[in-house]
Amino acid sequence: MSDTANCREIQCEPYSDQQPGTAGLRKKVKVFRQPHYLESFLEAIFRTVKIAPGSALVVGGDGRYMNRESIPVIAGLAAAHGVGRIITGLDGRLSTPAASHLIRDRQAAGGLLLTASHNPGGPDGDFGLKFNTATGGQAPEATAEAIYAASQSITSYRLCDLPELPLSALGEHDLGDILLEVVDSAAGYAALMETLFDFDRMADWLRQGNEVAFDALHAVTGPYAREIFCRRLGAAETAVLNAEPLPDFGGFHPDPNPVDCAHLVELSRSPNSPALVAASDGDGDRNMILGPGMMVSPCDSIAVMLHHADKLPGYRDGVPGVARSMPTSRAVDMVAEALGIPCFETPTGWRFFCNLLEAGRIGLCGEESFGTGSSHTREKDGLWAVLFWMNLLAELRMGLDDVVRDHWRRYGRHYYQRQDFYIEDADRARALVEALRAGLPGLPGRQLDGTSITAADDFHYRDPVDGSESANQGIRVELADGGRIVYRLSGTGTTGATLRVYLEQYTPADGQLEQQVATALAPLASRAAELGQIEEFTGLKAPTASI
Ligand code: VG1
Ligand code: CO
Repeated sequence: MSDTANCREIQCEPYSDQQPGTAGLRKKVKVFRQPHYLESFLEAIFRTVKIAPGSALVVGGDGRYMNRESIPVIAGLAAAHGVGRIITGLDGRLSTPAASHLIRDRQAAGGLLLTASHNPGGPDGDFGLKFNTATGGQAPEATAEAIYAASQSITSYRLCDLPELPLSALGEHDLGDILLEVVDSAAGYAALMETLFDFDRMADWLRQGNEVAFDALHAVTGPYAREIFCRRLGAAETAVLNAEPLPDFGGFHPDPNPVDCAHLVELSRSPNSPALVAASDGDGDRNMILGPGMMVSPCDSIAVMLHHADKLPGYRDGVPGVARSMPTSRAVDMVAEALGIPCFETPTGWRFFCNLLEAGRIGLCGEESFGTGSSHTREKDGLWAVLFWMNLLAELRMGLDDVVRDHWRRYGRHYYQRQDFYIEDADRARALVEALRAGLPGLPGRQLDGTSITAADDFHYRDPVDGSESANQGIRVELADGGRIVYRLSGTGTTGATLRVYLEQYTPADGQLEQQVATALAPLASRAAELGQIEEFTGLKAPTASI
């Protein structure tokens, strides 16, 4: 601990609700603004992870409300705990994948990422804080639990008073008890992308008249997208929509999915759709990929990427393996099998991919929730996915819809949809899952509206690298006709509970590949509602959103 005259101990009462979820601690802004709330959680982190004196910490966020004002608090506590240097982006902003890259690139001791991802921002919105380790990946479950345990007995914290932080001035600043370094993270991130993709070919593709439209939704990716698409690839300035980061995301819900980005679906269906239409989320780790008349399902996206990976510079030698989260469709499994490489199935949340990436067991990974990434960093990466698709279209000289249809004609199609049921009373949601869990032993063999259940379990994961175990990761039910239903509760919300029901139905390559998703999945959706007794437990007759 730093012991200069500027540092002091402050008394506080412990908070009991600082349990991190799928991706760090996420709460309403008004919860985070309670006296000593942020400080207590930071103190719990510093006491738990014990950062070596003098080391560097990467700190930055998605630009949402509370991002900028939290950084002086973090720097003050970091200084008091002996951290030597804070590395951040201009105005305290860093996209999640860029922060992960910066941690690795600068061999920092870890990072504090200020984000609630796709959750709305502003004074009535959400804020979040996530601790990433020196690998660049989110702290493992055991560390998150240890931080939570520590938070429950925090009765004081150490803080150094620092001068005002010049967050808008690039360069190194000596603050007395700690150094602050403000970097141009868009430039560093773009340089990383240049090592993975063929920028000349993409620039040619754009010069040939192909257009791209990328919507940053007034979140963190605007400056990165401008640097890459406009400055390095020569696209028109108009190619990046809503490029200015705003603390409330301009009122947008910065979630790249067909419901919250219906305007992009509409653009892709219009006669003058750009060849590639895309968006990312609040913190820049998710991606939505569209082209004329087609939205790529995230589950198909990772499968198509794997099939074509060796055509792109960064993946010429192929990848050693691939991984998907359990609820993600099994489209990618079929490609892995064809390539003769392993396909790992992990619980929801990117952190479960990190050990596999670190051990060199996988090179690509993805989640159904619009997340894809590779070994280049330890978080999912929205702009990386957009560039992957752009490079692929330029390389194959094909339209996006043809690339996807070709894939279905080769492997068959996994019709896929996630239904979200928002339930105000979280106890009811928990009771529904409990009832399913209790009924598991009786499910195999049970008839369900014209088909039967072949297998059912509560997903239990054993990490193949360190042997750590994660229980109760979601109820999965397999049906005789190739269908699969998964039920789990969201771990990123800040009020009530969200039940997620994941529906997947496989159709072989010689089957009907061109149905509407909702039509193809209608029978499965009603089976899922019946089996889960969704209306009985929640009163809801239909999902709040189907994505
Ligand atoms: C959701 C997604 C999950 C994703 C997580 C974080 O979690 O389902 O796939 O990893 O968000 O994404 P949950 O527990 O609500 O289902 V992000 O873009 O918030 O960092
Ligand atoms: Co995100």
